[in-house]
Amino acid sequence: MRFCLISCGTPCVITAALKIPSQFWWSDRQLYAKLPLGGGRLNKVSAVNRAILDDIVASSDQAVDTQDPIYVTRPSLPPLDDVLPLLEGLWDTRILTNRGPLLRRLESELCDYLGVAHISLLANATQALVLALRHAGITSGEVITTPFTFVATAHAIQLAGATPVFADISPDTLNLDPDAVASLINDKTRAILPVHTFGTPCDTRALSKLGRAHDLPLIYDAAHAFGVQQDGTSVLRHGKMSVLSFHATKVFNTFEGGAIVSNTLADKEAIDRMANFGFETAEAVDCLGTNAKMHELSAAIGLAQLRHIDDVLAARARVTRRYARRLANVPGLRLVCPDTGVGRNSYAFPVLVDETYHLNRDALCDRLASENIFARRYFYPLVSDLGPYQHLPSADAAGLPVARQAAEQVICLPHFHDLQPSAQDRIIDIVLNG
Ligand code: T4K
Repeated sequence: MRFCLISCGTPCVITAALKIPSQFWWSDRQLYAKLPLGGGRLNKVSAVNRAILDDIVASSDQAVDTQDPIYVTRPSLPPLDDVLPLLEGLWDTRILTNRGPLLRRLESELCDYLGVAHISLLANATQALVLALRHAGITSGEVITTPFTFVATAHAIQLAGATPVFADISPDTLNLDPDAVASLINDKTRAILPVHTFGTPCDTRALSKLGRAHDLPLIYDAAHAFGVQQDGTSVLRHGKMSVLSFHATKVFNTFEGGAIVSNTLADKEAIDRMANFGFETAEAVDCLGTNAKMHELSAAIGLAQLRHIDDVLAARARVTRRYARRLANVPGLRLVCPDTGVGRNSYAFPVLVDETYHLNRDALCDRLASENIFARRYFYPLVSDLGPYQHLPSADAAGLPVARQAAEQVICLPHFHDLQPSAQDRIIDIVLNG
């Protein structure tokens, strides 16, 4: 049989030891493509090859062929062996959703892990942001936010019934500049919605002061900030609520998913009701609700992921350090979050490319793409330049000079926990040499 092959990591050692010619070194994806289709496909493979395949599947986190495309991120997955018993439980009980036992367990384990009081697990962060705003009573008026974010932040404000007002960002953190926020507060302002962009904590002290002074709730978009700490405590404890994303592209993923972190049980229970159509009891509905529930499959994935999250975070920090070490002093490049100190989560590796670098940002992106490396320009264009928002007075470029420059210069290099050093060095060499 020719099912010999492989990519890198342990299987690569096997192929080398067996002296298998490199034209037969296939990636697992290529290998599966060559296998007979249908449920019995693995049975047709010999015992030895089956063991190799099991190894590939179990350790697919390491299986990146040198010629495979490298995307900006790649989800981490728990070992299937950790997930299957949880799935068997689901098949036994047939409790699939509506705040089932796995969801409740994950809520409790996440509270302990993150060091927060209450968590409501939800379908995704976009829905969570809408619910958080509505729970804070924001259904009209203005909400001040950053334009240097994913479009979901502004969509959530609009979907809740309010209008986003874009404030400029600070050049150091690329997060909301509290002075810019202060200058936009008026009698229509209902809330402030800062984003811990790329997992860098906002200036929570200054923002809290502003919130208190103007009696405005702060709702943090913490989609990138799983596990992030500030001054020795979870950054998620700031504000009235914080919203996490557990999308596939995030540090901690449940495939799709999100959460609201809240400070009181009353808040949590009200959010849980809103996420379940507003049902108070089987026959009473106390508010305008929706369906934003996380189901038990996602909760099962989350429980299995949580067992490995420390290893994932440590691996991400290693990737960050390698980039930081080799790209620290390149003229024209500014590394936005090289810090891997305690409490950072290495969510991404954004770099700002200025005119003293030998290529412009887009040319660097294209150069990498020509080598099958797909960096991304998060967050370009600014949200304030997108269709639903460009007509707003606060979208005027004149008011957003720092955000505009960041959007023109930013590139996020591929960054994920199992980015192999050799692949990372390929990326770095292109960045260094063009
Ligand atoms: N607030 C902020 C600040 C956010 O950044 C986001 C989402 C939200 C709120 C809303 O959160 P959710 O409602 O999604 O929970 C991605 C994600 O879809 C989005 O969740 C994320 N932020 C945003 C920054 O990135 P795209 O359209 O750029 O992702 P996509 O599909 O191009 O994926 C990027 C790369 O990741 C792909 O090239 C390959 C890789 N990938 C992706 C997926 C989905 C995989 O290897 N496997 C996968 O399953 O938006």
